[in-house]
Amino acid sequence: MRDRTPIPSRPDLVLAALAGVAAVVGSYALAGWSRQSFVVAPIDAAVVNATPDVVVRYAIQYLGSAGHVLHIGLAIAIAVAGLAVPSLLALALSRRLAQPLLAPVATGTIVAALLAGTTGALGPAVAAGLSAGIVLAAGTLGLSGTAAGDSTHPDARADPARRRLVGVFLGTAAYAGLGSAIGGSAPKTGEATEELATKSDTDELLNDAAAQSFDVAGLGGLVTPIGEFYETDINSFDPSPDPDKWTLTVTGEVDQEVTLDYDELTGREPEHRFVTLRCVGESLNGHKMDNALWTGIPIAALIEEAGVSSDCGCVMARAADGYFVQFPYAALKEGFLAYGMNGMGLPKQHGRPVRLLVPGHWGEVNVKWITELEFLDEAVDGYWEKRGWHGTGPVETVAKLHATNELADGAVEVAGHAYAGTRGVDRVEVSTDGGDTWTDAELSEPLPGEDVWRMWRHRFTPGGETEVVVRAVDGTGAVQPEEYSQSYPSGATGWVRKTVSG
Ligand SMILES: Nc1nc2c(c(=O)[nH]1)N[C@H]1C(S)=C(S)[C@@H](COP(=O)(O)O)O[C@H]1N2
Ligand SMILES: [Mo]
Repeated sequence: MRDRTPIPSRPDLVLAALAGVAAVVGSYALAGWSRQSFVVAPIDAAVVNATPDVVVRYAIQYLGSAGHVLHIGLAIAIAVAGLAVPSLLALALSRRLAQPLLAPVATGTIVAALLAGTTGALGPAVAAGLSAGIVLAAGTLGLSGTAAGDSTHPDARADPARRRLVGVFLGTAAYAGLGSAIGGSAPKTGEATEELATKSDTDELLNDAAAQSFDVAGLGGLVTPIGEFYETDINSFDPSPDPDKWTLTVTGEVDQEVTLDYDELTGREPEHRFVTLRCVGESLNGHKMDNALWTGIPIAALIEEAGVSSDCGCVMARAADGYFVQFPYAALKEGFLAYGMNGMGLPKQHGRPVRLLVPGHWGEVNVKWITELEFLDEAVDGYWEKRGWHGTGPVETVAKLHATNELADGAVEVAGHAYAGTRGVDRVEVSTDGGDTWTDAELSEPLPGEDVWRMWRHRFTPGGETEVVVRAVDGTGAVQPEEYSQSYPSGATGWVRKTVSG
C-alpha cells in the first residue's frame, strides 16, 4: 500500500502547512499582538534569546527595525511549521485507518490543547484548533477518494483533487487576510490610556512647551507625542501588568524590604517632569532620542524608607518582561517613578503601569514595567552589559541635524534638537564651512527640568555646495567631542555633518 510510506505525500505536506498557517491566524485573530496569548510571542522571545550577541549588535546598528521584521518572520515560520506537525501525523494516521474525519478532529484538538497549555489563553487556542481543523476537513474531503501518491503522476495536473487543494490554499489565504485584519484591529487590554486627574496642570505645561518649540518644517517640537516617541525593547511583545496587581519591591542590602503598590504610588502628591531619553544603541544622527512630560513621584522617599547598605553602591532594577539592569545607587537617588506621560496614563509600550526615569543616563536604565529594585553588595552585569554594551552611565552630548529646508528667499534653514543630560545644553554652534568657523545657532528657551533637550536652528545663504557641521556645548562649557565613534559599545560620538547644495 502506498499509504504505508513514511514520507508524507506532497498534498499532505501542503495541507499540513496550510493548517499551520490557519492555526497561527486563528490565534492572532483573537489574541492580537499579545505577549500573553498570541502563540508567536514565546517563540519570538526564544528566537531573540538564541541569537548570538554579535548578531544582535549588528542588527541594532545596521538593520534597525528591519532586524525586528527578520526575527518576527522567523518566529512566525517556526510557529507555522510547528503547528503543521500534528496535522501531518493525524493525516498519516487517518489514511492508515481509513478514517477521513480523524485528521481534522485530532488536529483541532491537539492544536487547541497545545496552545492552551503554552499560552494559557483558551479563546485564541480554540480559534487556532478550529481553524486548523477546518482546513484539514476541507482538504481531506476534497482529496478523499484520491490516493495521495497519484498527484505526483504526470496526469495529476488534470486531477480535480489538485484543483480542490488549490481551493483550500486560496481559502486559507483569504482567511489569513481576514484573520490578520481582525487581530490587528482588536483593542488590546492594557493598551488604552486614560487622562490623568492632573490633566489641567499637564495641559498648561504642554501648552507652554508647544509655544516654546520652534516651528520648523519636518521637525518635531520640544515634546514628542505618544505614538511618535521611540521605543526600544528586548521583546517584540510588551508585557501588560495589571495596575491593580502591580507592586514595586525594594530588596537586597536594605534594613527592611519595602513594597509599593499602584494606589499608594498614585495617592502621593504627583510631580510633572520633562525628561529626555536617548538610546545608547542609536547612530550619531539617529532618531532614538525623544522628550516627554512625565507624571509620577521622586523615588528618594521610598529608598530612604528601605535603608540602603549596599557595599558596591549599586542596584539591580528588574521588570515584568525579564529585563534587568545594574547601575549606581547615586544615580537612582535622583530617579523618578512615572505613571503618566504627556497628560495621559503611561502607555503600554512605554512601561505601563510604572517606569523608572534616571536623570541624564542612557535610556537603558530607564526601566519600563518595573517590579523590583535590589540593592547589591557586588556589581553584576545587566541585560545589555552582559552583551558587551556600556550604557548605564551618563549620556554623551549631541546636537542632531534633522531638518534642512530651502526657504523662498534662497536661504537655507538647518535645525534639530540638542541634548547633554543633566549637564544641560548651553549653546549650539553651527559651521557652514566644514568646521573652520563657527556661529551660535538660535536656541529654544529651556523647558523646566534638569534633564531636557533644547531645539536649535540656523539660517544661512549657501554659496554653492556647503558642508554644515553642528556641535553642542554643555552646561559645564565642554564642547561635544569631535572624535567619531559608532554606538557600540558606549554610545555614538562625533559631530553631525551634512552637505547642503546651494
Ligand atoms: N523593562 C524594560 N525596560 C527597558 C527596556 C526593555 O527592553 N525592557 N529597554 C530600555 C532601553 S534600551 C531604552 S533606550 C529605553 C527606551 O524607552 P522607550 O521605549 O520608552 O523609549 O527603555 C529601557 N527600559
Ligand atoms: Mo536603549
